[in-house]
Amino acid sequence: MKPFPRYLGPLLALALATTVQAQNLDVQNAWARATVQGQKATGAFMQITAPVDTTLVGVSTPVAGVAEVHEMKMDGDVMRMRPLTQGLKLPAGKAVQLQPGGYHLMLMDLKVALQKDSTIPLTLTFKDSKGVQSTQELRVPVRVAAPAEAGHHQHGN
Ligand SMILES: [Cu+2]
Repeated sequence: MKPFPRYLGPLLALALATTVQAQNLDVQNAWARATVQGQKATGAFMQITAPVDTTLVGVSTPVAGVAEVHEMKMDGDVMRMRPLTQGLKLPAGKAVQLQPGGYHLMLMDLKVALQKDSTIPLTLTFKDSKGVQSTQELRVPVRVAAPAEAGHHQHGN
């Protein structure tokens, strides 16, 4: 059976239920930041919850020559980002946020400008605790800013 494109929103759970991979990774609120003509790099963001301990080891997309899993953090007074060469750990049942200013997927050497309201295909590569790799295909909407429900913590209530 060929995997079919996974749509975001209410269909996500349904689509994931048919994944050919053993692990049902839950991906929510995925988006990629729109770019202007000539811009060579951008970021993609999402929330990933793995049912068992998993590591996000790679990302690829046809729109970028190079795609990496990055982290951004303060180094003294300077905000720096670097590739996570060991991958991003996704502990079982914990929602891990990829968001501006933190972990993110870095898309570099862009081949096209990412237009607002379009979608881009992204392939995530995961490794389980036994070292077995699997991939998950996403179609990620392009936005100019984070969706209101993503990247914000609940206030009050
Ligand atoms: Cu980066």
